[in-house]
Amino acid sequence: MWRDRLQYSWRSEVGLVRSRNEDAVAVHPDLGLVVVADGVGGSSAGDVASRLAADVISGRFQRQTPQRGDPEKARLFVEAAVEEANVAIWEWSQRREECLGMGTTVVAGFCGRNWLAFAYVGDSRLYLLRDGLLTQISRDHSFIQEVVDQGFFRSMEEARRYGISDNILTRALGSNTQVKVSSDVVEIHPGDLFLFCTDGLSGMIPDPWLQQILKAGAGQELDALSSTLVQVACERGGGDNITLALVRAGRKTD
Ligand SMILES: [Mn+2]
Repeated sequence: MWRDRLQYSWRSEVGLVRSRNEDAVAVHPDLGLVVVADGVGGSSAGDVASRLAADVISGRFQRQTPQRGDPEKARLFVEAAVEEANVAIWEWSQRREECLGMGTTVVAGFCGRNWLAFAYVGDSRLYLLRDGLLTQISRDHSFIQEVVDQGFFRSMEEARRYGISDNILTRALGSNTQVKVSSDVVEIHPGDLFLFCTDGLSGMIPDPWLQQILKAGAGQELDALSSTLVQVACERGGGDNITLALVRAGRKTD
């Protein structure tokens, strides 16, 4: 089966500055499921929110796995799983004072026959390296992305120069009973490399560098490539928790 050609690797590290890891990752190769989440704020319960997101989404896929042959249904299924996680986090935060105001970003992907259905909220990202070219296929739900989209600045770089912060989310899981989830489906080609990550990776390593590292890692074991990414994020400051998951589609000759 095509899906058996997929390889997975994942890491979640505290980094060099933070005292706790508030990111979470869940990877289920048997289900073809990847979840990466970055817990935010409240007082101290970011790790509770990100863990809930990973667990609730995983649980939904463990109870029932969508058909491998229907990408549109799978996309809606991943979306529904993210919405379920949102409600679970919100309800949890209402019951415990120490969790009030907690939230999390999330990016989740489900691998079907020859496609990946994904859904996300916040600024955790999904990238695709295909034919040596890196593309971000999620779109951040962040203030800086919005001002760029609205044409106030030509690029994130320019917005940053004007002092716009990267860290203001326009959407997160757990802040309300309802959340607007973004989702899409992308074909999987032989040789494709997908990177799910939190901003502790993408915020530390500029996209052109990320492309270089992923390209250079083409012939490497996936775990070695994961370690390299964590190492580079740390060398560049490691200012945040660093979490990533890689999914590589084998080539026909593999
Ligand atoms: Mn982060």
